[in-house]
Amino acid sequence: KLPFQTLKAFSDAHPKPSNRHFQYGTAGFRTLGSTLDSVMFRVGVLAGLRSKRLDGKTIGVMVTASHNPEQDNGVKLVDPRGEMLEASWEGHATVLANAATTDEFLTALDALVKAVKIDVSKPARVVYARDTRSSGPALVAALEDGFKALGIEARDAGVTTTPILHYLVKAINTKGTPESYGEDSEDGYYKKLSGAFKKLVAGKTEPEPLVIDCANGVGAHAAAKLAEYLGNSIPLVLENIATSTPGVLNESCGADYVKTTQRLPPNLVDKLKPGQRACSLDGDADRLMYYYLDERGHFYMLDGDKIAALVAAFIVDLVRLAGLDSEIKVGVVQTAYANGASTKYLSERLPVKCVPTGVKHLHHAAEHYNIGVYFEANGHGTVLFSPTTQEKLAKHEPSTPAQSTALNHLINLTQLINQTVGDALSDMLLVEVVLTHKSYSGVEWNSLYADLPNRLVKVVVSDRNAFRTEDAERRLVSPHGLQTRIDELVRRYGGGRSFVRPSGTEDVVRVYAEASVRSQADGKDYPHVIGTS
Ligand code: 16G
Ligand code: ZN
Repeated sequence: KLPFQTLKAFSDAHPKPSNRHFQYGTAGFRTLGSTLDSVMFRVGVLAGLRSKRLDGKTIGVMVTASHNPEQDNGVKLVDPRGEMLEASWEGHATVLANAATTDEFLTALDALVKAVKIDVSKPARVVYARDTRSSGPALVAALEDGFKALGIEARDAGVTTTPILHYLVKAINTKGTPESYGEDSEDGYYKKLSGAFKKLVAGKTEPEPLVIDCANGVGAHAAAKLAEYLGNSIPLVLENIATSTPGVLNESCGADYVKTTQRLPPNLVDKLKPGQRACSLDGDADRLMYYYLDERGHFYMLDGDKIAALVAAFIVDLVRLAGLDSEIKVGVVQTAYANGASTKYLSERLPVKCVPTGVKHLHHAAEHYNIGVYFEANGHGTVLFSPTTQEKLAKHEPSTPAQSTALNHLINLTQLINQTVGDALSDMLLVEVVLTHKSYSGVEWNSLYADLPNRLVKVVVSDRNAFRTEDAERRLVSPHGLQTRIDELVRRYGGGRSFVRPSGTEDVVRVYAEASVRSQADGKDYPHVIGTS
């Protein structure tokens, strides 16, 4: 039933490199852009099958390698509600990507169609986009060959951010229904966010200009357009916007650089006034890091944990002020990387759950709350309002003007926040709303709690698969005996905590340690312990 002749002709033009193994991991396929031609073609076909399986609903395809080096690229699929691809299909993607020849690829397609019962006569629809990487256009052409080979109705969303692509997928699939997520265009996205932002800050003092480090990536385009829609409701100063200069994407700038080096992008040093708020996006604008310099030029970083603390406390207050605290429960989801001080701060105020690293784990856990706030320390996160909570907000009749104001703020937050996935620009506006409402500068925000000093290092080991974890990656079950030795070390330090986990994106294990004193968190013992076991 599949158009095997056409598929074969196209597939022959996109042979798989024989010496490569591809894996659909936490962030889709991601590796050196120059090796991804066959993967793109096959993902194009797979996206079509996924759509057919879901009765012609639109599937998203994003071509990006996010914060990774410029020569890397990648691709991931987005399910109809704007969420990450369902986990069971990650395996199908990996199988298709690794078929050695066209014949094997066609056999694997046939097997997939039978295994998951795809009615191939159903329509297939996709929407796709890419970031600013120079390898993008050729990879998108390979992807489009996949669409043509299966006769897929494909809509090109051009060069845009990952969260905007997620927004479009949801907007397209809810168009004309009572659950409509907004106009299914980039302008629709800017309108929705800026409109909600303006309502939320109406009557408040205009904030000081905010500096945005766009990582020389696609976030620069989106931030510039968003700024037009925001007008003078918030002055934005865009930096690192050289999207067509080779070699500068994510280079000494961007959210990942700031988080991992705990430093200001060097080229912003002379651009920030003491106390001025600034933030960094990553290469596809789904991660956000805030920071400021004090009078002496000392750098203070406000990461995903600080954003979670700020936002969760604000939402809890609004729910109480709206008189809904007995009906709407707010909860937070974090990972093992969350600073212990943030977990303590949040746990004293609301339920906190810890899950394994990776957005899909956080997102799904957050769906179990009426309002679920999730952020990774690295700056990826969002807030989810359950469908019943959104209905409750729409129907609730406030009994005082104060309740009515809080209720309207909550409703506007559901519009401001990109609930499909972490979105640096939407999160940035959310942070700005809270800072404005609380009249906080970075200093007050930072003082919600004091970060425990911490270190994160990567260690190359002969086999990272030997490292298996439990308890949301906070404890090792193998190699045998290693966890006991970590426990012994941790006990020596006040407020000490440490864990070791295999990376899902690199061939290394990561070692995290925190303690109440910097010198103790820095303890040199860990890599040594791992290296010798
Ligand atoms: C990916 C994940 C991110 C996670 C990171 C961990 C998504 C979309 N992205 O970038 O959430 O923090 O991997 O990388 O899920 P690691 O396993 O190499 O430490
Ligand atoms: Zn990213």
